[in-house]
Amino acid sequence: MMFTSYMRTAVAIVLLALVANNTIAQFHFNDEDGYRLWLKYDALSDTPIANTYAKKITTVNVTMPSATGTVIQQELRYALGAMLPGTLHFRDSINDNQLLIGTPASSSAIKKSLSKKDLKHVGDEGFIIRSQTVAGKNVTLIAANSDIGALYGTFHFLRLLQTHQSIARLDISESPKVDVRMLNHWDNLSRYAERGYAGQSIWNWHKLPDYLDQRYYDYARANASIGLNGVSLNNVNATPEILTPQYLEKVAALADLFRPYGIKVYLSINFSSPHIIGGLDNSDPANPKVGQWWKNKANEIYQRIPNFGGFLVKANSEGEPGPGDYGRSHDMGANMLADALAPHGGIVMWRAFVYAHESGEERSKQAYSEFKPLDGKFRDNVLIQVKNGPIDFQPREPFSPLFGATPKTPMMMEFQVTQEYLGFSTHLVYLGTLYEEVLKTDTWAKGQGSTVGRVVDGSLFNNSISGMAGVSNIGADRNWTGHIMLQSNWYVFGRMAWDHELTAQAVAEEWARMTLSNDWEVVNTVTQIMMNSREIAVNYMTPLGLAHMMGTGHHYGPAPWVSELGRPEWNPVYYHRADKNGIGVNRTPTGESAIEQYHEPVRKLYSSTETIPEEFLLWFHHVPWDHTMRSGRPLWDELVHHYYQGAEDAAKMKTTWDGLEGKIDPYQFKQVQMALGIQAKEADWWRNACVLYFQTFSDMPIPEGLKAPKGTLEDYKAMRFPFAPGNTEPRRH
Ligand code: GCV
Repeated sequence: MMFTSYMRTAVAIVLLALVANNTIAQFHFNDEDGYRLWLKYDALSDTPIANTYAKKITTVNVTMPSATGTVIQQELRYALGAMLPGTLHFRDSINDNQLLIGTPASSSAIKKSLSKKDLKHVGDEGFIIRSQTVAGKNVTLIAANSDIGALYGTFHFLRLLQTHQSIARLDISESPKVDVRMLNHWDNLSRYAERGYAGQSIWNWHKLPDYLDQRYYDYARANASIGLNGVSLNNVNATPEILTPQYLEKVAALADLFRPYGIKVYLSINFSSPHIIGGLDNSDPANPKVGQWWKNKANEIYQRIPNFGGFLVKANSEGEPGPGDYGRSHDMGANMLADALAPHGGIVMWRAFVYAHESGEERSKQAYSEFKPLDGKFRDNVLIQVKNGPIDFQPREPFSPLFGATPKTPMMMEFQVTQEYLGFSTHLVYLGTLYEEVLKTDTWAKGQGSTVGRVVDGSLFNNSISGMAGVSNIGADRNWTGHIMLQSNWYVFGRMAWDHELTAQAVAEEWARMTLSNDWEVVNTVTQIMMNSREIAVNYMTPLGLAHMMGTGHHYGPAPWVSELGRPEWNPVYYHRADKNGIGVNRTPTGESAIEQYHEPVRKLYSSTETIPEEFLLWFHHVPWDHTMRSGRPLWDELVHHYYQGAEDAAKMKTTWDGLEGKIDPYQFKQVQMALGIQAKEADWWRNACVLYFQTFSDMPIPEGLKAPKGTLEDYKAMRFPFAPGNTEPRRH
């Protein structure tokens, strides 16, 4: 049949109607797509606050001639130009109502105006922001000991404006509590990001070193704005090629670009590199040629990158090579690398995420068992990088007992920012509450007040170096993190790495103001959603201390029934141990004894089902289904109630968000709304699958008042996700 012009018109009309119905097509090019992150700098227009700002900042004077000075100048030109259009003038002489930025070295007037102790306590990276007189003029002064400190002060000042704070009488003094504040990218050289859910890796290795994507600059700005000072570029499951001249040239290009922003580059290394790319017979740390190879490699790196940060190492874990391959211990491997880096000021971050089925020891105990005896054996430039919990970034875990166990060895925190076990990039889970919960927990290592935060910042044991790493959730997606709200996790990680005493609530509010709106209703609603979100996810995924029940390999969705994989600890059944008698892992002395790794009185508190906080109950105890919980319900009913509560609250999050329509940018609104719809559906899926599965053990009915789960257990078991994102990529070595 001929395709007549009449038919063509009819098809066109139908297509047009479809497009008109499609809400995405209604968006405009200038709608907010999330690229600008929290550095949106929206115009303050004619608000009273804008008038006070405009009076207070009639001119800007950046006194440092360095590359960092230029970065500060550019940021202010862009930010103030956008927030207070038309009011901005740059000067190089001091006048009244000026924003004056500098260091004692860059300006003698600033130097003269400061007393000796003013900058004494802020260290190399801190700053002061003060309304004061300099050279007889009333200025707002941002001063620091270094240009980088001044950059951090500048971003802090801009944050005050972005969140509509008064700048009338400022007297702020800040410095970071932790030395190394870094993102760990688990990005492969192929641009595949392991456990990444926001598209490809942002590092375009193929186009580097000559093509420097604008994204790299914006990434550096974003990191500097929250005080991050390090980035490890590649996956801890590392390919040796990263250390070849071809790739080091690319790494150097990024390091040069990041330097003015105060960001050092680190690399994950493959322990077998001397053998694989160096042509040596082995990579045994006892082989002098191997030690020499690393020294030569370090020299080569520092020739290209004078401020190179150091190495991040995953050794003898999940199939990665390490000193154990030659019967050597972790300290021997770490110290060999430390010796190669030390002459250049570099550090080694050696990961404690090790477990092996051959050990026969229950998995949660293994890192402590391996590293506690090595306390005091590492060089001064080695930090041990420990995941927050003893297993692996679960929605909730107790803190790793390694925090507080090694007075002579700095323990560096590793948090996950990407959501491998928390719904990927479609579940809104604000991690500020998780970070705060962990950092504020008391280890009791040196009596009351020995918080995890104080172990990590080095103050508890007086360590000479401290660090915090976040496994990045950043990818090449236009909005960076695959979900606008999850930008807040990158943000809160940086803010808490700078100051672990900040509250999740305060940071959530600050982020919402900068990213979404300063309207009080939006700020309140969004902050409340964020603050509740993690507990909601815990409820619909792994309540009451359950863990690791995600689908095998990809970790997407529920699969608590998996029991037949090669190694016991690969199976979810290993982590919940449900049977006819009850559920949970007995980690007390009558069982796995992991509880013994904690200090008193934590040990005692967790030892009894009567005193343990119920959120950790099934982590430490195997509890009968009819055990009476604090609510008065039997355990089975309580567990089911948690699942139902989680799913119900996930649905409510979406309804609450729906109420923000028209109050924030339409595209931001719509993107989050769509993701919340997915989350609500998947929360139901988690609830139904888990409740139906555990019911096969409890043999108890769904509590009164709750509807029976939809579908059958067999339906849920049959679900397959061969192309779920983020899984490990097949390895070449
Ligand atoms: C980089 C978990 C993840 C792995 C990750 C590993 C680690 O096991 O599933 O993808 O590997 O942690 O932290 O090394």
